[in-house]
Amino acid sequence: MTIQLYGFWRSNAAFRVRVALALKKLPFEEIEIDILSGHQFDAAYAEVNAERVVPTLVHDGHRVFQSLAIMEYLDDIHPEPRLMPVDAREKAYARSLALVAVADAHPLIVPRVRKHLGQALGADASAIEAWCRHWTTEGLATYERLLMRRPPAPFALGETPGIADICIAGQIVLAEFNKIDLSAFPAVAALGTRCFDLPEFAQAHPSQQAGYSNAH
Ligand SMILES: N[C@@H](CCC(=O)N[C@@H](CS)C(=O)NCC(=O)O)C(=O)O
Repeated sequence: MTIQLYGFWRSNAAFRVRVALALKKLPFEEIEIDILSGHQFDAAYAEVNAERVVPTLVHDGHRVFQSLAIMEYLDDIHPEPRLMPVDAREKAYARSLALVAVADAHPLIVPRVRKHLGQALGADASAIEAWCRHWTTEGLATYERLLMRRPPAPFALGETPGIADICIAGQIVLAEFNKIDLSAFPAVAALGTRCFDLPEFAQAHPSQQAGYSNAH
């Protein structure tokens, strides 16, 4: 089996997929698409991913995009360790937790949204920064309320890390980039510590990727 991942060090969605691949111990080659320089719009990559975003996973020549779909695909082709529970209610809860970041919090702060705020609405750099901090904080607050209702034991769905933990860890990475103090979100912070103590999470962190810069 050969796996390639079109990603980028700064991409939160690519981070999710890197963790999933690492938890499943699946080797892969990462191909960098610099989304901060606009290379997602290059003709060659636009052909790979019609949405013009990263990540895209290529498995034996078959392309899959959208990080949640990719993680579920990996669970289907390589079931152990499972990232998604089998039980219907647990699976729905895991997917719900994942979607708080994937569908609700993260899409509001991606490069194309930040760019549009500046170009269409005249927002300056500090207004865009405040926007990103606001929506990232909202995501963290939602996760905190959810984890208070059902405390991790020790991970969000139980004994082993899965898609929910991956997405919550990604939200913590966004908090770091947006300089948000996690002390107001102790349950999220504790789960994050548990995740990033694992090499699979730690090595997928943007700071461990080629090209990392803390200037962004
Ligand atoms: N919901 C998608 C998010 C895809 C996405 O927006 N990726 C960002 C990087 S994390 C991107 O490529 N942005 C390019 C842009 O906004 O122009 C997923 O989870 O895969």
